[in-house]
Amino acid sequence: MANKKPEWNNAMKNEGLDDMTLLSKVTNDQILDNLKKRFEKDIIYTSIGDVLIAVNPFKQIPIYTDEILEDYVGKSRIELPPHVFSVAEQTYRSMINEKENQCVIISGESGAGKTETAKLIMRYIAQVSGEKGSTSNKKVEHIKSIILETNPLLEAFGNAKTLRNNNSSRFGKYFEIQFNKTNEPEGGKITNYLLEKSRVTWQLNGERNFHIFYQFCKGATKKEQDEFGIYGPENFAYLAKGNTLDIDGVDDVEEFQLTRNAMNVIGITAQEQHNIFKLLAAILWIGNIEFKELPGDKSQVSDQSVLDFVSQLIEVPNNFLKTALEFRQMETRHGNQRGTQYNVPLNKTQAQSGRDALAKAIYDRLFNWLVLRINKAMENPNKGLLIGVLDIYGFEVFDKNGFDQMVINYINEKLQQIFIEFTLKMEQEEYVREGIKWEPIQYFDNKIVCELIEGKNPPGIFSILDDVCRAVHSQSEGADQSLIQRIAVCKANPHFDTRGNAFCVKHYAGDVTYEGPGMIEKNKDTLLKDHLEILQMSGNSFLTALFPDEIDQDSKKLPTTAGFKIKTQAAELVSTLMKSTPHYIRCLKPNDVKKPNVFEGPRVMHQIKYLGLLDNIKVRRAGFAYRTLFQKFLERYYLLSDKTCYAANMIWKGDPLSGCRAILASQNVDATHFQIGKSKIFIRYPEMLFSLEETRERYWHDMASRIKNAYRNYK
Ligand code: AD9
Ligand code: MG
Repeated sequence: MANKKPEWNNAMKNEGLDDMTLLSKVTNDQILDNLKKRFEKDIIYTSIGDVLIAVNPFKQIPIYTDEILEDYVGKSRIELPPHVFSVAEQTYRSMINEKENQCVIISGESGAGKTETAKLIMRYIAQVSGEKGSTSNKKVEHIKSIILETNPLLEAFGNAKTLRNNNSSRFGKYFEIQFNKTNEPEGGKITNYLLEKSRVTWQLNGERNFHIFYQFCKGATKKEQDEFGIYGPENFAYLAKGNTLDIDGVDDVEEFQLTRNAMNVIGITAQEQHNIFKLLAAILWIGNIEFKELPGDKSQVSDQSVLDFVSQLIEVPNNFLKTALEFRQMETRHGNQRGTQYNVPLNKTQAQSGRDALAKAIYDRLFNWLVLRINKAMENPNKGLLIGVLDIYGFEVFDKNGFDQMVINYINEKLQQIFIEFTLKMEQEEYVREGIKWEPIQYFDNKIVCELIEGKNPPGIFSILDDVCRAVHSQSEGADQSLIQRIAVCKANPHFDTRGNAFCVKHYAGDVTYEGPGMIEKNKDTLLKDHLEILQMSGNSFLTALFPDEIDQDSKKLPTTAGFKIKTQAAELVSTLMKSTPHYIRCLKPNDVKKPNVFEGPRVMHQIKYLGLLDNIKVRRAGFAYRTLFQKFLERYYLLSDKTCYAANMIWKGDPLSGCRAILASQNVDATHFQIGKSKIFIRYPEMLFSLEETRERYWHDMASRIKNAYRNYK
C-alpha cells in the first residue's frame, strides 16, 4: 500500500467525517452539520460507505488536477479522502477484477452537479485506462478523444439556461464505454432520453433556447451569415421568448469554437456540418414566419419574403410550404374507401402551433441524428465489458409545470426506485434469504409514485393520457377537459390530487402541480401529415433522411405516444442498470442562487430527507460492506491458506464453504467481522477485505517460494 500522503489529502481530512457511517449519532441534523462543516472548508465530497455524496461548490476548487487524479490510481476507497475520482477508480477496478459490467448512477436535482460529475468520471477513465507503460494503439486514442468530445457537442445541442441551472441538461443520457481485453476503451454507445423539444419554440422568462442557437448566431462566419441569413440572436423570435440572450461568464463565440472542434474530432464531415447549420437556420427562420388573421377564421403568412427564405433553406417549393402552413389537408371517407382530399383553412392560433410543431420536429430529429452519428463514430463490433455513466435531467419544479417536467420527474422516481432496490431492499432481502442475523430498517418506498405514473391496472397517468389521446382530437379544447375529468380516478392513490385544471403529484422529492392544458397534445406528439409530406419532398437529402416515416393513411391507428415511449425507455434503462454493478453518486445543491460559499441549511436538509441519506446510513451501519459467493471468495483468496493452496496447480477440491472457513481461520479474522450465509460470505467492514487483498498481493509476489514450502509441508 502506498504511504504517500499528498498535502491536499491532509487538508481534505481535517474537517468533519469522511464517512458518515461513522457519525456518533445518526440523525438528519448530524448529517447536515457534517456536510456544512466540510462545505465551509471546500470539502465537497463525503461518503456513506461506497455511496458518494457531492455538494456543488459553484466555484472552481483545485481538486481535479492530473496530479490528484494520479493519486487515486490503484487506491482502495478508504485510502484517500472521498472523491469522484475514487468512485471512478473503484468502478474501473471492479470491472477488471470482477469481470462484470459496471454503472455509475448520478442523481440529484437540477443544478446539483450531475453533468460535471459525469464528465469527471469520463475523464478519469480515459486518462487511466489501458496498461501502464504500454503505448495505446491509435484506435483507442481516437475513441478516448471522441468520448471526451461528445460532452461539449451534446451540451451545445441538448443543454440550455434554465432558472435552476445555467447549463441545464434538457435530455437524459446513458453513456456506455466498451473495453477491449486489455481494458482500454474500444467503443461506446449513447442512449438518449426524450429531449425537451418545446424549448425550441418557447422559453420561460429568464431562460434561453438550446445553447447552439446563440453560439451559431454570435459566432457564424461571414460566409455562413450570408448563406443562412444568420445574424445576432435578437433577430429571431424563437431566441427571445425568455428575454435572455446571454449567460453570465459564458462566451458563446468561444463555446462555438469548442462545438465545431468537437464535431471535427468526432469526424462529422464539413458537408454534414453545413447541413446541420442550414437546418438550424431554417428552424430560426421558421420561427420568424408570422400570420395575419383573415375574415372567416382563416390566416395567411404575413411576410412572403420570410416564407421564401425558409423554402430556400429547406429546399421545398414556396407554394407547397405556404399551403402546408395555412391549411390542413382533410379527406372525405366513404366507409373504408378513401375519398377526395380538400384543404381546411387554419385560424391564426392553429397556424402558429403548426409552424412551431414543424420547427420542433426538425430539431428533435436533428438531435437524434447527432446521437446516432456519434454512436457510429464509436461503433465497435467486439463485445467487451462495459462501464455505463447515467446523467439525466434532475428533478425540477417550476411555478408552471407541464408534460416535460412530468417526464423528467418520472425518470427521477425510477432512479430513486433503483437506489432503494439496490441499497435498501435487495440488501435486506438478501440478509433474510441467506439467514443472516439482521435488524430490519423501515424506509419510504416510492414504488407507489411510480405506479401512479406508469401503472396499467389501476391505470396510471400515462395510461389515462393515452386513452384520452385515442378518444379525442388533441388540439380540441375537449381533450384537456376530458383529461381532467378522467384523471380524477387517480385520487385513489394518496400521492395524487386534482386542483382545477391541474393535478398534483406528491413525488419523493416534493409536491409538483402539473397543468392539464397542453398535456394531451404533447403526449400525442404526432407530426402533421401535411408537414411530413412537404419535408419528404425536400430537395435536401439530409433533411428527407431525418423523416423516413411512412405516412399513415389510416388515421384511426394511434401512433406511439411520447408517454409510452418514455415508459418503455425507462423500463429498458432499469433493466440495463440492474444487470450491472452499480456505483452511486448523489449530488446536492447547496443553494438556489447558484452562488459559491452559500449553504442554505433548509434547502440541503430537504434533499438529505428525500434522498433518504439517513436510511442509507442506518442500513449501511447495520449491514455488510461486501459479500460474495463461497466459490468466488475461494478462487480469489485460496493462496492465503496452506489448506486451500498446496501446490501450484493443486488448489482446493473440497466443498467451497470449508475452503472459505480454512482461509478465514488462517488469517485469524475476528468472528464478529463476518457472517456465513447459505451461499455467500458477508464481510462487515471493508478494512477486513483490504487486509485480505494486501496479503494476497504479497503472496503473489513471493508465490514461488511459498508454493515450494507448501509443497514440502504437504509431502
Ligand atoms: V440538470 O439536472 O442537468 O439541470 P446538473 O447536471 O445536476 O443539473 P451541472 O452538472 O450542470 O448540474 O452543474 C451546474 C453548475 O454547477 C455547473 O455549470 C457548474 O457551474 C457548477 N458545478 C457543478 N459541479 C461542480 C464542481 N464539481 N466544481 C465546480 C461545479 N463547479
Ligand atoms: Mg445536467
